[in-house]
Amino acid sequence: MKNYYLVVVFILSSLLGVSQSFSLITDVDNRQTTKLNGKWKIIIDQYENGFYNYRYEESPTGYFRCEKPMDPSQLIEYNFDSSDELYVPGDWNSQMEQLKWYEGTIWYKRSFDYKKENDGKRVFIYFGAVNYKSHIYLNGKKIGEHTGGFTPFNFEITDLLKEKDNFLVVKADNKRMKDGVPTLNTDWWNYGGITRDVKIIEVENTFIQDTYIQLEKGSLTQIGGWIQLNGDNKSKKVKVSIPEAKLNIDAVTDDHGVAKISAATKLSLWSPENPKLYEVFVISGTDTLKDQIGFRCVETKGYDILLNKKPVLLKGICIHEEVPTRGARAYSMEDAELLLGWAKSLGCNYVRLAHYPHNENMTRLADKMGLMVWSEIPVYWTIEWSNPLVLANAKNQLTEMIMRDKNKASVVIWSMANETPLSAPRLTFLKSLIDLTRQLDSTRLISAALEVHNSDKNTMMIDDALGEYLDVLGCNEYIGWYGDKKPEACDDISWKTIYNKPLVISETGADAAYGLHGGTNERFTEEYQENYFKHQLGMLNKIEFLRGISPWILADFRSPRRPLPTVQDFWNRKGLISEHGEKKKAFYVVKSFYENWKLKK
Ligand code: GCB
Repeated sequence: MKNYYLVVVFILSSLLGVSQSFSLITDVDNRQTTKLNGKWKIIIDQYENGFYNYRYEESPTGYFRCEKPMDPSQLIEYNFDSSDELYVPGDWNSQMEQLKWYEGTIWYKRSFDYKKENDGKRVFIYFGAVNYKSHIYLNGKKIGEHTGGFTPFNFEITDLLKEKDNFLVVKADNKRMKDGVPTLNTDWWNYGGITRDVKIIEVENTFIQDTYIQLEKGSLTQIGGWIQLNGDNKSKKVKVSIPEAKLNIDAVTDDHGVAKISAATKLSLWSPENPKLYEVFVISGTDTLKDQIGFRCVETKGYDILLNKKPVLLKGICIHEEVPTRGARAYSMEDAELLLGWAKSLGCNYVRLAHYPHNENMTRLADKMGLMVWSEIPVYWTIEWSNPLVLANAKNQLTEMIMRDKNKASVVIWSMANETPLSAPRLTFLKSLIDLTRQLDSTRLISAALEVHNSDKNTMMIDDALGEYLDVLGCNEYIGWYGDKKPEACDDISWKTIYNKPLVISETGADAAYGLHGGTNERFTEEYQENYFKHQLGMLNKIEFLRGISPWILADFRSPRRPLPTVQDFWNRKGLISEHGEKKKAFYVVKSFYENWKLKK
């Protein structure tokens, strides 16, 4: 991986016209942090009255100032202290009945005291994610903005921070926008708010901001990467140490604070059967950063996906970042344990984290559990392909996703897009995301969830021009659910591609309401869904170039697009598990298929 991203993100930030955090601090779970989780005061501001004046100009006296009347004659029409509260992290929709469908601005306020260990230390504020657009203020001053609902960002607050009575204000706005990423139209709930942890990070004056420590592309023994320091004293000695492997690498940072590292060693390689993680220490002066890192190599060869040089099948399932039993955004380690535990019980060695980057607990736990991961950005359906600001936004989200998770062994595929309609501008847009991904991380595979085109009645053809630039072809298909074919039609369908590359069926599924029974031709019954998967899996098993499947989807999830009363009630029912955690009949069809699915010789 080349250390281009600071420059890249800087350019993107200027294009976006906002001060994005172009110095993302990574491995935050292993740093000295103080969580600002808990109850925050909130003001619902549908008309953005706390941001714009009545001429719709940004107001210098907005809610971020947290003003109180100095005397009874002063007019101030808001008061955080006597307002409602919401829990952070967490979406607002599931916390208050009146906010279930809300899309707009909510102001959050949290007061805190903070004493640094000593004067030399620097302090940052870190947000795991705020959906979708956020403005951040500390002690009445704006410290930054961020766009994109699923990736982390941080700002330095060393100079603004006081020992007593700090007040942090966040304007979170989840309004959908035509030029957003995602755009107006999605098939999931638009959960708003500060949906992930908020942390204060305290660091040395010169500190280890970021590390990239992985096996080099194609190698089982050669560790490569870099260390990025942030601070005044950039030309410094750094050390990477993996005690269990008796490995010590010494390096010196350049004027930009970057030190390249490289060393050969023999390691116990990470895989689903052996999810081995090593304690890795990075040391720079008095700063030490620890991480748990797995080492593995992922490649393709013809139709095969190779993990540590051996062909693998990806036995997967798609997952939304939602806990159905709470009808809420997932965020905690307990949530990750529930979702990934269900995936394991289905017999999976792989998960597709749809349709945006999930919280870091998911990829950390996947590392530990030995689940391979497909991670994607919300370039979904009909993005504005010709709009340079949309491209800059997508690139920024892509960069933040890769930066956060580039040391996770579990992540084997970065996906660029989902079901995007063919056009020349779309191809240019997605190629540019692929180029950026290869610059940022050359060690993983690149894919996208494509659709089938140019097919006849009995032949499905994958020939999307984007395929040329991908390592793995992804494809979503619903033969037997959408369209007029019955599931039985799958028995006579064969698949072709013009590419000599592996295929992963990134989605296939049918709705069923748990407990609704009937014939195999009755929509929304468990029997229909069960029969659908029997015929689907029979068809897929015959595809010579198929190397992975992730059915849509692990569990029922909320969606405003699914109004059918008593059956859907605004839930997409394609889950193999119901909103209450009950396994539907189709769950067992997929499970038994995975138990028996083997690579053909
Ligand atoms: C798709 C989309 C997914 C939807 C699913 C469905 O192709 O990628 O986001 O939820 O179909 O249920 O229709």
